[in-house]
Amino acid sequence: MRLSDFRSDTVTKPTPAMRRAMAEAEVGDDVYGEDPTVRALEAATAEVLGKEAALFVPTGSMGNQISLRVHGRSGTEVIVEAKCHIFHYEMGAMAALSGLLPRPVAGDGGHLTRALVEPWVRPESVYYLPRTSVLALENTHNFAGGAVLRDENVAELLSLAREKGMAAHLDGARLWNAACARGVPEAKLAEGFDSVMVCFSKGLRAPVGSAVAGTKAFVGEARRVRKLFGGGMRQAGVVAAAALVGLTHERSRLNVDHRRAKRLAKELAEIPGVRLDPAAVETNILIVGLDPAVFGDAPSLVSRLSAAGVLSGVAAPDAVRLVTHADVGDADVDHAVAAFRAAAGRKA
Ligand code: TLP
Repeated sequence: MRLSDFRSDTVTKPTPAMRRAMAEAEVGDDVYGEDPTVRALEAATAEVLGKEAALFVPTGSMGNQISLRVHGRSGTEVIVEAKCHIFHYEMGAMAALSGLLPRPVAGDGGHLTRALVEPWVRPESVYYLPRTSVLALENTHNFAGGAVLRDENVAELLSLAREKGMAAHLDGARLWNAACARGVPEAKLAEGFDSVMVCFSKGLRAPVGSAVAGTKAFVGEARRVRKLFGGGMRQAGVVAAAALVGLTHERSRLNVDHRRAKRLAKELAEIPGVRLDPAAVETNILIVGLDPAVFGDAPSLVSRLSAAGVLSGVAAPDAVRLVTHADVGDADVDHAVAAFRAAAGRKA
């Protein structure tokens, strides 16, 4: 049976070029700052993001949490969009590791605006309220269906953060996808943020690794917190080498994933009981809403699709997530559409 894995763009296997680079990587002990391949990756990442410096970290979650720890004092609030990864999928880490309190604010389709956020910035004049220390945005917004943040919203939110003395962090796990969809450099989308986290292990096909970028002072602090969180790595050049290949060679092919996601969305939207606006699909993630009378609930649909060889994920009780990436092709899109059609009307 054909297996089509749409669970995530994290499932990709490293390319032959990555495996070669890993085998040949020059390495040293990165806790001593002596790994030339890690250094090269950090320099290249800082350059792409238009920041002074960058730091290689094992995972996106650790990159986000390091950034929040650097920016926010214990007992202060971090404003996030209600469906964001930092809030839902990082195990409450900001509270567990840093004593920070998330303040989720629901955006319109994942899009926060100044008008939505400003009422939640705690006034300095009221001494018994917690302070708001950080605003964290996500671009693309994963569980808003890979939505690309709008420039005008980001600009007004960044000025709000400046006015109120808050740090601005960007979870840019898929900033590459946002840049590709907008046709602008990543640095443009990272502009104005005090810290940016990016992942090499999503659309760029690297097996492991993320980075945080910002000023030299931010990265200096982030390096300390990385060690505190147990993320100081030794001959990390072995994995950084693959990430560098991804950063250099894989960003240019993301439009292929976006095109496939759009076709998948268009064909799925034609199936009765599917709630999905194909025009809203901008990048490589589909959040497919389901009429329970046709499909049953999301966990049951995910298991029926899986029995047909199509792997997906539960995004909500009435929605599944499908993600396109380099290891799914046109035949996998056809496979997914056929499996959805077959599942429609069979709730069992
Ligand atoms: N996202 C994963 C799952 O954890 C949901 C996925 O399959 O999409 N920020 C964003 C926006 C992410 O989507 C992810 C991973 C992360 C951070 C965390 O990255 P890792 O998994 O490297 O800790």
